[in-house]
Amino acid sequence: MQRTLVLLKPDCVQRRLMGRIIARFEDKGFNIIAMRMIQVTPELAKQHYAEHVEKPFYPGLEAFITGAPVVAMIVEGLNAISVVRNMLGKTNGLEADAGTIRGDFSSSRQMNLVHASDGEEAANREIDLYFAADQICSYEPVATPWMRASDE
Ligand code: FUP
Repeated sequence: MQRTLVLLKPDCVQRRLMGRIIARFEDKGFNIIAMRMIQVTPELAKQHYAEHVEKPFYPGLEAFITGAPVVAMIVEGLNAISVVRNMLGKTNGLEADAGTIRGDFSSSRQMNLVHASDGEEAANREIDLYFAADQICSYEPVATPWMRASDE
């Protein structure tokens, strides 16, 4: 079992796509075990995008990510980190495969609707950035026996 941090970015919220994107993760069989809407501050943006702060595109990225609320959630499931990344598609919506979230809904590199952690270390770090331990509600869905075999 893995946990990954997913953000529905400001473009997703403003374009009223939250429900359709959340449904993709539910349809896949993943558990959403934490969720909250927040206004990202410049300070949080710098922590979240620490690896990009010095890059030329960072000021525009910060203005975008702080420009409207985001929805942060923790998605849990088998191989959740890589499977969710694959569900998002390539960073640039124009390059993302059809069938991926970005491929289906985004025509932009910056406004690509969704963020997901790119590895285990990032997932742990990003989950801690957005959630306290008592905000995480782990549970066993009743449909699990009909989602996969018991030895998977
Ligand atoms: P991803 O892991 O797919 O979210 O992409 P990156 O970590 O490479 O980039 C983080 C965010 O920076 C992306 F969501 C889009 C944005 N970005 C730009 O706005 N301009 C660029 O030139 C590169 C990335």
